[in-house]
Amino acid sequence: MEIVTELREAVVRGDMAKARELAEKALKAGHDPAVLLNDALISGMDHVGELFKANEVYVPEVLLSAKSMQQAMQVLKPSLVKSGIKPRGTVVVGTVRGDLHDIGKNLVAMMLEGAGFEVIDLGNDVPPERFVDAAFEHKASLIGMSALLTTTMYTMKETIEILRQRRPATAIRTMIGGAPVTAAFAREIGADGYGPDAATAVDLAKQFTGKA
Ligand code: B1M
Repeated sequence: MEIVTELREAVVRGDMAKARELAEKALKAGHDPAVLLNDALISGMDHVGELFKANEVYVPEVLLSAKSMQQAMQVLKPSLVKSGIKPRGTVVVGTVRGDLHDIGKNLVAMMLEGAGFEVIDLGNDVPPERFVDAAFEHKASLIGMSALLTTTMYTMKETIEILRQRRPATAIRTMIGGAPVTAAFAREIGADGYGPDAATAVDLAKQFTGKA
C-alpha cells in the first residue's frame, strides 16, 4: 500500500504509534509534508468526522484518531513551518466560566486541528473577556465556546455582548456547543452558529472561514 494511504488509515484506525512511525518514514522518503498533511491526516480526520456523524464510530474512537493525528503532526510540524504552510484560520476555543467539563471541548479542538485550523485552546473556566482578548490577540476568525451546565451556558451571551461592544463591526464569528445548548439558544443569544457535535463544529468553522 502507498505510504500516504497507509498513514491515512493509521489515523482512521486510531493507531498512534503507527501514525507517528509512518509520518517519520514518509518524511525520510522525501514525501511533501503538505501532501501528508492534506491527503493523509486531514483527509483521515474528515473521514472519521463523517463516520462519527453517521454513528459508525463513537467518542473514544474519535479521540484515538485525533491523538494519532497529533502524533503524526508532531513529526510533520517542523517541516510544515519551514515550508510556510498557512493554517485554514485561527479558532479560539474554551469551556465557559464556572464550567470544568472539557472532554467535548477537547474533542472539538482536536477535530479543528485535524481539519487544518490553528487552535488556541484556553482550557476550561474561561471568563468572557478572556475569549474576546484572545481572539483579538491571535487575530482569530472564530470564537468557539463549550458549556455542559445549564447554570454556565448563559455566560456565552456575555462573551458575544463584549465582542460586539468592543468592535461592533467585527468579522469574528461565534460558535457554541455542549450538551445543554441548542440551536434555539444560539439564536436567542446571537451566536453565529451551533454545533451539536464536533464534526458539525468543523463544518461550521470551514463555512465561517470561507474554506469549506
Ligand atoms: Co458533570 N455534569 N458535573 N462532570 N458530567 C453533567 C454535564 C450532567 C448532565 C450529569 C447529570 O447530572 N446527569 C450534569 C449537568 C446538569 C445540568 O447542568 N443540567 C453535571 C453536573 C451537575 C456536574 C457537577 C455540578 C457535579 C457536582 O459536583 N455536583 C460538577 C460541575 C463541575 C463544574 O464544571 N464546575 C460536574 C463535574 C464533572 C466531572 C469533573 C466529574 C466530569 C468532567 C470531567 C472533564 O470534563 N474533564 C463530569 C462528567 C464527565 C459529566 C458527564 C458524565 C459527561 C460529560 C462529557 O464529557 N460527555 C455529564 C453527563 C452526560 O453528559 N451524560 C455530566 C462527553 C462529551 C464528548 O460530550 O461535552 O456534550 P459533550 O460534547 C459533545 C457535544 O456536546 C459537542 O461536541 C462534543 C462531541 O460530539 N460540543 C460542541 C461540545 N462542546 C462544543 C463546542 C462547539 C461545538 C460542539 O463549538 C465551540
